[in-house]
Amino acid sequence: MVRHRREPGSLGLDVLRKRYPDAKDPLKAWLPDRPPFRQGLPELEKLESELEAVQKRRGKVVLYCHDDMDGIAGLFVGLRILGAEGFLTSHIIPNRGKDDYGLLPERMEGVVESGDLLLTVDFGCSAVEGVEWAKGRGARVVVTDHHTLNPPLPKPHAMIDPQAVGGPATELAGCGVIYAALTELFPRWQRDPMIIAAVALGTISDRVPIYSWNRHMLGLFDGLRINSLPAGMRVILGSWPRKDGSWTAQQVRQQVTSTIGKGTDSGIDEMIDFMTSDDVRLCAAAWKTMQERSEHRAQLLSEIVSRAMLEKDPQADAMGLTLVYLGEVQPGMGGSVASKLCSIYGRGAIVVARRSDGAIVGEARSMGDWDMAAFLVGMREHFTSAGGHVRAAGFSAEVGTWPKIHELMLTRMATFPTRKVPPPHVDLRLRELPDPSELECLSPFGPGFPPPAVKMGKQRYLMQYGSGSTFWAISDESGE
Ligand SMILES: [Mn+2]
Repeated sequence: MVRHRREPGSLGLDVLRKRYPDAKDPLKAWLPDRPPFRQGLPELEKLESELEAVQKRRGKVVLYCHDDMDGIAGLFVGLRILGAEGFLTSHIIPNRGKDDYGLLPERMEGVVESGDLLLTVDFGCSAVEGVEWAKGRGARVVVTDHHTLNPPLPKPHAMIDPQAVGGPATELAGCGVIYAALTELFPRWQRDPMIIAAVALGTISDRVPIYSWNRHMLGLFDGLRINSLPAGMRVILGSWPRKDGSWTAQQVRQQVTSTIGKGTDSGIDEMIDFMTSDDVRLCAAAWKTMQERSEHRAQLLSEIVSRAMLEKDPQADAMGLTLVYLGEVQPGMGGSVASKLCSIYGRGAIVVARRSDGAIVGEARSMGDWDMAAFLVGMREHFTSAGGHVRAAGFSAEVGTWPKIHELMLTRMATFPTRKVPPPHVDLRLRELPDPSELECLSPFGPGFPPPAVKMGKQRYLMQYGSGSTFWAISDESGE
């Protein structure tokens, strides 16, 4: 079973009972043993037979991943397991500066050949044309994804997307889906330290809820001995906030995910080599460069966010959504700007920009108030591509289409159903504030599992993280 290094005391148990009111064993509900992944993953048996077949005919497995940290982590998991299990492998990472979202024939040309198995990671569930192209080349296609399924769906030979069956597996990140699938088929990799570290990083970076099945992997990560990892991983985890104490997903995204970044001028395409490298000096130097670039990006980001706050669309504002058109900005910035606006205003935000080739690209984030995937995919006929999930989605569209899309978005907003952001949680009502270290054992905190909140009298206190310490602060925020 997964053992947490720090068992919750009686106060911790009180919090868990409050958070899992229906659970017989709140400890297990919080930190589950290996979940029944097979039940949550549709068509897993088809992946199994496709893998057997491709190995028999000596074809290769081409992994094609989403170009964010989740996708790269999933790609790492796939390459590591399949490579060691004797498969020929190859991979494609999109170029955010010029590639549209999805499986592009021009990227697969010369890589995906007849007899190969194209295995997608963290995307593909909306790639109708890309899947057809690969099938037309004589390749077999298996999609692994966690994004919302919005018709028209592609017709691969198998589609492992938990959204098709519902249940707790829908909360897995893209890297969680491929981890679950491949470790069901090759169980000896279930506790591989490098794989667990990659899945923890991808899961946290993708902002999926960190309770339930995701917690299982985070529990394994919690027990990891960092010294057993190669240099690249040690360097990454060296930036992990208080690996030996408690931490939040937000800290990891600030200190690790944004250091790596995404898009051009980031470290994302170096990550696969980085994570496997055992050259300490090289990795430390590369990480330092990434940190410098990321500081530069952070500077740029705060400038763009200030501009976005001034230029947001007043009509969209009135309908409860932040909408901004930014013109040309550095690739990979849109999502970060949208996230920032989302947390500043406490509601959904769509940030639209122009790519250097003129295409219109949009990134949307929400607090769960707006279902961003449904909102954007519902306008799909006006886009080149669109996809995502409730809290994070994106689209791309052709040159010159923004005025029309803008009009359509405003019309759609007027009638689109939204959900209320729930009031801030309260775990305990106490007469005095406990020592926050008593509750640190419940870490990590993040989406779906926020830091503990205590109500004392009329005041609500949320556990906060400062420079190396935890403390209570009066707050109305969820802390997710
Ligand atoms: Mn993802």
